[in-house]
Amino acid sequence: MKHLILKTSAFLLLAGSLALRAEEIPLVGNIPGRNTTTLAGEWSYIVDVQEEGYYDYRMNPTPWGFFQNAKPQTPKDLIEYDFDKSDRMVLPSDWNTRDQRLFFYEGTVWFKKDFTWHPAEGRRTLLYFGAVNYEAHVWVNGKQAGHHVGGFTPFNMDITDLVVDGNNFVVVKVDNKRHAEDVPTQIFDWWNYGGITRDILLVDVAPVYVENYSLLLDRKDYGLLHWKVRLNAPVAGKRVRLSVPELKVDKTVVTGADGTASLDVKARPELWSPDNPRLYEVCIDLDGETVKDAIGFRSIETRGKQILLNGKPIFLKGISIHDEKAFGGGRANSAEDAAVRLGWAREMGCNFVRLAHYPHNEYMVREAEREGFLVWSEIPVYWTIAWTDPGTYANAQAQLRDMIERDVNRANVIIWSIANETPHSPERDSFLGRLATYARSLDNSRLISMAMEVTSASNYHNRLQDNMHEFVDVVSFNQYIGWYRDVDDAPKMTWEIPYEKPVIVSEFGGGARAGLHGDKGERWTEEFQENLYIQNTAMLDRIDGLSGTTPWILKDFRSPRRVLPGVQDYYNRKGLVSDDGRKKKAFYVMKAWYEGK
Ligand code: GCB
Repeated sequence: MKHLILKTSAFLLLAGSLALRAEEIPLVGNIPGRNTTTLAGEWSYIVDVQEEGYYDYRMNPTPWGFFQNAKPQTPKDLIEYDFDKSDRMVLPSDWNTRDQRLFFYEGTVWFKKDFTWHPAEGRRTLLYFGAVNYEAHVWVNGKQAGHHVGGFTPFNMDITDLVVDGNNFVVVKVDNKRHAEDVPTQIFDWWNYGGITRDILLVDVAPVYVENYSLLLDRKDYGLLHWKVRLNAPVAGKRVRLSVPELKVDKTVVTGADGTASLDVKARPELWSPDNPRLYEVCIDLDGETVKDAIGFRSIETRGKQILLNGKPIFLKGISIHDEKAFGGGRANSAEDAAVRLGWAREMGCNFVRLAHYPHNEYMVREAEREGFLVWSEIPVYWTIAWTDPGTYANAQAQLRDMIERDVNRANVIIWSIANETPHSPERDSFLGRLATYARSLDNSRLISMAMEVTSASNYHNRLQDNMHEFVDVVSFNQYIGWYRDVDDAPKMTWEIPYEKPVIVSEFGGGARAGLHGDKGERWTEEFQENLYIQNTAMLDRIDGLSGTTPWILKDFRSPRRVLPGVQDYYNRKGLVSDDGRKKKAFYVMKAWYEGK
């Protein structure tokens, strides 16, 4: 990554004369509630293994790159690419499942789309991407518009000065090569789907607009809402109006010199909960322009070893989920797909989903909110990150910030998780400590957690010991008794979690190939997995302070680490549902256990 950044800045210097740089701007909140035009549909694409379209033959950035979308002007001109004669791909999507040749591909693909646009006088145009995995360079009409790193968080840029009235084109260079300094790092147990995987939108805004806002219920006083609003510019004296008609709320604030304002508003909403996922229509109005939202109100806190939702203890009956389509592989990005996966979770008796291991698409979070599922949301600080690299920290922090900025008003999101199974060291503690403190500074209305690892004190005694316990509200850990160690050990296990905090077992489980039957001692059979779940749930009942579980995982998911022919075939088989939607026997063990909770 480091060398890439250097090359990029070299490129900026070099191309400075030809590239008018559009402004990269902070993430704009509630994009679905704004005036948008989709750029979804067919895009031309060029697979560029050697980054021919970006570097010359000395590996110096070239001003003649593919972003120019050049055409020969005379018959003798040499131009060795042509977007318009290249293949088309329907976006948003991942290239791995759209083009068979790209199933394992990790590298650069260039995308181009023509669009017509008629910007109104005095308005501004933003270009928004729901997610691009992993690194994106964006040009509009051949001019650089922005650059983004991180595969699961949204970003936007102001392209007002780059678009013209009429025909325009946008080019995006997407690169999903792995680097040790990235977040996630070089190895991870899921498919590295490349591409523009989430919504691509043009957003029409006034020069001064509401950049983001939050409207949250007080943790203790259920008759009090905290409203905060932030403009895109430090403009004082702007009147911003909040209305929630069903609560008879109609309030106006005036922004200060920094373009922000806040107000405590008295109102007593019906509380959002899994049993009553009540949402209120909310309008935020500035100079006659309205941003609409549907917001729920709830309180989440801990007391000793309990998690309290709206002041009452709740057991989180959860399931871990990857952001992969319900059937087969491929990145998910629709409410319909979310509804299928959440339907399975509902059938299992869940009230909670762990959206692992990175922020999921916004449809998923909103659908879960509408249907009454509580959510654990996570950033991909996974396994071994480059703990001492300041660029890695900045990257992780930016992903955390944008995850929070996007979903700050989602009532169902109750936990921000900052890491998964990270090896202990002073450098890791300092990295994660900073991240946790940062998360709290942005949003102290939710709980902070992370998936830790248990350090065994003796063979059958498990003790959780992690310096990060001070930084989290909920201590969570993953354990694989029965899979990465013998299932017969489960009844002998004792557990010690020496912290006065609620406990979530954020992973347990094992693999089975759907339809493969045999003895419970035979690995990969449904019976093996079923027995593992029977043993594990019995064991979990002996954990003091257990406040929830999110077994691994709802559905078989694609992973390049899972190569066993005839069994895995590049799927992690720990799903309780197969990749083609069949429920395995263990699904019903979880269902029965949750029925008893
Ligand atoms: C874990 C990881 C998860 C893996 C899982 C497994 O501990 O957190 O990402 O997929 O184990 O299947 O081994």
